[in-house]
Amino acid sequence: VSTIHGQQTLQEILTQPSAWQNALDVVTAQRDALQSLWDSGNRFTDILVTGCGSTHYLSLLAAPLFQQALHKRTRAMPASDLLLFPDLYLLPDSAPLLVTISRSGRTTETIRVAQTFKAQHRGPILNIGCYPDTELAMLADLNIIMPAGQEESVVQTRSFSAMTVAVQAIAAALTDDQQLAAMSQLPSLGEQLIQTYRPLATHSGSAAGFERFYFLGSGLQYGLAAEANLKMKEMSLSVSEAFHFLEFRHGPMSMVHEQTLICALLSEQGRSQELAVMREMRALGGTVVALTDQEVSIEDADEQVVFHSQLPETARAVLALPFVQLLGYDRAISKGLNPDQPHHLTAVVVLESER
Ligand code: F1P
Repeated sequence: VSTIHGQQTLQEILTQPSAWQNALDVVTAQRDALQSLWDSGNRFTDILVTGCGSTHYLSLLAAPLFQQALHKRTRAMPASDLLLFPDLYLLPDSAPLLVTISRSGRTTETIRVAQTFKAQHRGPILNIGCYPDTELAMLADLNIIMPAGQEESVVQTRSFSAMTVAVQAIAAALTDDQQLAAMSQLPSLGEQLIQTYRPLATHSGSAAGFERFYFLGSGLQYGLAAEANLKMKEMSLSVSEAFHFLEFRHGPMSMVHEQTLICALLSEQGRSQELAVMREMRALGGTVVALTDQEVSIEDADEQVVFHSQLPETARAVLALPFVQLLGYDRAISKGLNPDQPHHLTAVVVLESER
């Protein structure tokens, strides 16, 4: 019997909408605690959002979202940068809110950042993750933990999407009750998208003709493009890169050829400019898959994943994740790789001195 690789990872991808529901339930249950953390700190000078790898990419979505929703200057940076170069991010008199994002709560860099932040009495820590009672959770003033996001596989899939829903639900819980209520549609929308577009992911992922993959996203979509890119690397060991949409013209598009697949994560405000880039890349021989809430015309994309959510970008980021996770998964399977055991990787990066 041929053992089909990656069953663990596939199951975690396919069951992720239940983890999205868990995220909505957890944030709703913690609304008062979030509100009092936020109210208590109106002396916050700014907000810092940090994580590592996938959770750093989620911070690239969280930071602009929080800045726009909460009207506080917000920056994202990898935990290793905040640890090694604090003066690049913290002014002597700054008293920021630190938001840590970590599936495991055991990543050394993120823990060290939280320890240093606490020691310097900088301000409160809000931690978002999937495992309770971790060293990081102990350091935080408030934890948003999604047990349903827990997973066996090294590569973040269900966990990442649960934390993505939590990030957008936190912003909604603090600013817009209607938006938080509207997010209740996400799990069923996710189930439908997985059913509808699983064949397209398999078709695009296993097409032999592709050897380069690019993920384009601007504004709130850039962090997702970076995460989609990491899935493709971690699972299928493919040459792939993520760019801000219009940045792609400023050099990187020189790489586009007939064996190039471009995943276009469309924004609302940048849509018409982004469609122009897609048309140009198709003219260069690239194949374009659009991920969009409303249909695009066939001149603009070879294929498209259409969410039809009617939700704003600030509430629906998670809808792009099943497809890009399945794309990486199917590419790995088509290459005879096992996504359950990604090359060189471990589920948590624990540094020497902590072993
Ligand atoms: C972070 C991380 C992931 C990476 C891989 C290993 O862990 O480095 O970003 O993609 O899954 O773990 P965590 O702090 O989010 O647990």
